Amino acid sequence: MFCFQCQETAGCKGCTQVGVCGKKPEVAAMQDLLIYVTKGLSAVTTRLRAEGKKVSAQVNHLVTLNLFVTITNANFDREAIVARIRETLSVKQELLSRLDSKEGLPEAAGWNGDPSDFDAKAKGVGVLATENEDVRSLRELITYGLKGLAAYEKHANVLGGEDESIDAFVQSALSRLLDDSLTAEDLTALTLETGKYGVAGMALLGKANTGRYGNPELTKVSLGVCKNPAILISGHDLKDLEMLLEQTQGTGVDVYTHGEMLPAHYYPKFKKYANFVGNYGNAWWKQKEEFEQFNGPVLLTTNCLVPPKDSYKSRVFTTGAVGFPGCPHIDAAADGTKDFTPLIEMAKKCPAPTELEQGQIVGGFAHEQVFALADKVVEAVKSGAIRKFVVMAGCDGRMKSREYYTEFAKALPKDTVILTAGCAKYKYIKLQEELGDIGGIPRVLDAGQCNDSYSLALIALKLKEVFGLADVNELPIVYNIAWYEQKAVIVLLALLHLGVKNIHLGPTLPAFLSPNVAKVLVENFGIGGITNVEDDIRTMIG
Ligand code: SF4
Ligand code: SF3
Repeated sequence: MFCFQCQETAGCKGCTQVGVCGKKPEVAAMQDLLIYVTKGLSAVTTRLRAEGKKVSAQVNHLVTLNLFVTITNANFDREAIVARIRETLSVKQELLSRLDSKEGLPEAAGWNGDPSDFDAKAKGVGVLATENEDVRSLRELITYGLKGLAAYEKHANVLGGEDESIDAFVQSALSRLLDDSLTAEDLTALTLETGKYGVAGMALLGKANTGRYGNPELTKVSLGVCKNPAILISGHDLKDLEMLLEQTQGTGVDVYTHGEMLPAHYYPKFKKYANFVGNYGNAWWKQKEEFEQFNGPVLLTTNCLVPPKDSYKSRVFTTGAVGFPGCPHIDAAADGTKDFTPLIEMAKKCPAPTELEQGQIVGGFAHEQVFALADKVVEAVKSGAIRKFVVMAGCDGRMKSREYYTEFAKALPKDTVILTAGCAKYKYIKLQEELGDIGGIPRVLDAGQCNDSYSLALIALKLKEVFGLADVNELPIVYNIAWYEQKAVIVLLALLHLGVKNIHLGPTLPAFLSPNVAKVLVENFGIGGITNVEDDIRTMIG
């Protein structure tokens, strides 16, 4: 196997024996093949569109889910991935028969095989199949961006949000990744175009979320526990949460959020559920201890799943793109509904969660809530009470070096405000009291999930307008972003598309950036790594 798509890749180079995430070589092989056949399918759909023919939403959704399934910590179930490869091949065969011309299609578009061929084929289609280091780097950078984009699209799709132009782009980009005639310059341009569609994808999801659940608003989320048995829901899928809350009404079972589901509490629509009681635990990587102590069933709606310990494995349920062998998977019916009865029945027989902590988190500072405070914020900037905003969005992870982010947050001067989104927040969100506020504005403002980084971008664009600036980089905003998986890649590409420069990315730069590609990012966008808290505060804050 060879995989270097996440920040924790072995030795900052690549996982070759087994994933640091727990992904086994036989699963990695099927993920490589799934990406390959999805590129092949995309070459066919792109040709169909060029011939003026329609591609169905079902096919678009197949592509997005295939990409999502291969995201770090989503799916460890080889059989589930094999089934997706088979479905993709069969859909592709059908679409091929609709083409007027198959001339010039890449090899992947024509490849077919049955499961006994899959392992042999997978060996030749992984990351290392591209020999040129820079082309490989750009191809993977784009692929990872597309994976992140697909994840956001899928969440929008389940809420009825559709944008065919994004699907057409994703599929045409995937098919172009098979084209050996593309130069490094072509691929650099495609990377930036991916960022443009990243903005569109996050906007689509933002609209789908707020259209159905209202605009996030200032909210206090409890961290303690109640006496009832309960279900813990993790991941990013708000529709799954809605269905779970509906089905648990009147059952005596409470619902808690974990990790990236925390921001669901900020949406007005979810506040009507009395059994939606609080957030339990921290970011994804602490789940081994926290799921153990939760005592009840856990629903993983998306990444990040850590291979579960036997002691609680029977309580872990997966749905959507997530899978793990031996953990029950809740499938959606044809109309998209899911039946969470098995979790509810199990919860009733489980003890209530063991308390981990007490207290609360204050969040809900997505753009509408911040715009509502705009006068106050603008005044604070004008008077000098707020010197700088520091965007600290992205992911958390298990590396010890990430303690940097806690120390950085603590060491920031008192006239700075942190804007956060994504599970990166867990490194400092519980220090809110210690960090204090500036004239009533908390010094840590949480917009929401990683996709709500888009909301932070809207805040920046609004401030640019209010202050009458020509360039978003003239604002008193600096970016110190932590990344882990591929959703952070699309967030980064989206920020680059919006013209944001001088982003600091840590705790390490991606292993998939070749020296030359890294150089392009440094020279054109001022992207840099992190060093130590003291020096970085001097560089970023002055
Ligand atoms: Fe390694 Fe990350 Fe790939 Fe897992 S996802 S195999 S940890 S690079
Ligand atoms: Fe976290 Fe996996 Fe990235 Fe959505 S849940 S931010 S790491």
